[in-house]
Amino acid sequence: MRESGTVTHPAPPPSTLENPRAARPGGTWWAALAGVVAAATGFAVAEVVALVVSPAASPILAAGAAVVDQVPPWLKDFAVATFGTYDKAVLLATMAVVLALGAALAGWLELRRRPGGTLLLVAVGTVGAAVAVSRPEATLWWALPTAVGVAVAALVLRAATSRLVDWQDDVAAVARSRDEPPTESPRTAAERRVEIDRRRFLTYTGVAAVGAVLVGVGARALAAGARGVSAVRAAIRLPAAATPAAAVPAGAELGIAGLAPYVTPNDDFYRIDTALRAPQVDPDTWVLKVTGMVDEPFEITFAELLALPLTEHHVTLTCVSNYVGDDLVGNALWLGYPVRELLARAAPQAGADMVLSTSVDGWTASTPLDVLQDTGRECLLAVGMNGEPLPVDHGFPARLVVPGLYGYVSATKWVTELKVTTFAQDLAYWSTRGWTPRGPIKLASRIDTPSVGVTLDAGTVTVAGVAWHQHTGIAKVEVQVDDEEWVEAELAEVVSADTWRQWVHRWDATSGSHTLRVRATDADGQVQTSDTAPPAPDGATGWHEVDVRVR
Ligand SMILES: Nc1nc2c(c(=O)[nH]1)N[C@H]1C(S)=C(S)[C@@H](COP(=O)(O)O)O[C@H]1N2
Ligand SMILES: [Mo]
Repeated sequence: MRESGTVTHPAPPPSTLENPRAARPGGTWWAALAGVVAAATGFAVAEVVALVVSPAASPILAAGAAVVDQVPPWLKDFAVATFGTYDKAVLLATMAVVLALGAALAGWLELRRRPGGTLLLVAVGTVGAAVAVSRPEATLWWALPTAVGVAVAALVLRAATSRLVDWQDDVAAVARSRDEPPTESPRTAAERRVEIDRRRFLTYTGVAAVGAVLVGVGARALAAGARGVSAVRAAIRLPAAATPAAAVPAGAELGIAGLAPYVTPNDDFYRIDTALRAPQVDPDTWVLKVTGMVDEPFEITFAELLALPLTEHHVTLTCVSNYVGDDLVGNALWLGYPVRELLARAAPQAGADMVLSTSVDGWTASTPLDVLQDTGRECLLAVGMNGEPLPVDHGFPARLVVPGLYGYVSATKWVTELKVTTFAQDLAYWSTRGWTPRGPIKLASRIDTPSVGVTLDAGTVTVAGVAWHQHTGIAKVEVQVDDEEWVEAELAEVVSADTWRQWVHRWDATSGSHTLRVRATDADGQVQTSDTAPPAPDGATGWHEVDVRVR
């Protein structure tokens, strides 16, 4: 320490701003906290700006969407298998943790070597803005929320760090004064300064933190309310179908506890998509374009669509990511306009063999043209699901539904374009990530009850489940207990080959541990394979087994 001759109290210490290596025990954690609070403030302000620009321009959502797009097949597989429909919540939570760690690092850097933390914020912000701008539906304006957010975060970080530095300098001064002759009063003054500057830092950081939470939560609430289309959706009255669905026979529903109902209620219907927040599409501005290798490209509005003669049809959707025995499968009554009619109106050209359907958020699916043109298959541009307008999560205002193909190659939600093209020319979203371009649904069966690991009483046990091979149909389901003979289950009725089929078997259970196994045979006589395959790249196979104990 330098002494300045005549003065009895220590010289003011060199400011730690100029001397970043000055020891500041205890400052590190506070600096990390300041970093986190500064980043939170930035994100909150960005959410407010995103309210004006576009709800999806929120840096968190845009970055999350980009992460989702980078996900390789095995990771998607893992995420869906492990977290199911909560995969997005897990992704956002993971991002929050990573960002918080980065922000803490920025705080620490800013304390150690100004403006290191600010530079880190700007660097991350630049990447974030670039990512937001490169989203499929983005404009240059999408950089604005991130830019403003980073500016605010940098200001807060700087202000908080200055207060922290003052406080820690005071602490250092007190420590130094202990080495001095015990002149009571300067030390007390220094200690008072410590207290004042400590309060200044804590007050500033606390106010910023509370402000960030209030502003952030408020902005999210406004985004959910003001920009949502739930109210518009609730006001829509769908027309009756010109071609109504076949009535569901009473015998289609076995009504067994634990067995999936024949028609899945909308609220229980699985949801799989890459959208962190379901796109909010206003039906008044929505149009579907039919483009590509066609002689007569055209556009159709929602009002025009509803004025056409609509068809109603039950179709069971299935996700390619479904593991044997899992529940990414659901059956609904869809109301829509046949896609083959739309295609006929556009007049596809010779050589085309695929329709690339695009969602408002840029997601795409590749569907064979001949499937969509097939007069024997009800491929719908759907607007209704189980008697209601499509739920927002399920593609409001319009989506595709194709019997017999996995969702990733057919079931485009929030669909805005049908481009007639070729498999040689265009690859769809999941096909660029290792999944096969054509995805017919594989023959499958599932035991719904009893569930894995339960203990049952000896005697008659109801074993029941569902089996599906959409557009071919299920002809037989067999159950095997341990290594006994396969026995035929009783089949429920169905409205058509496009839905799953319930089955039931009354098992005379004897005490001990048992394995129940199921396999289906389709209407073409194909027996479900016992070969096990994972979901990637074209759907899982294998027999579903359930282990139970009987007492
Ligand atoms: N726009 C869009 N549509 C999409 C997807 C998507 O990620 N984005 N995922 C598809 C997949 S993989 C499946 S399995 C079905 C699921 O439809 P659901 O969420 O209504 O059950 O939607 C399909 N349509
Ligand atoms: Mo899927």
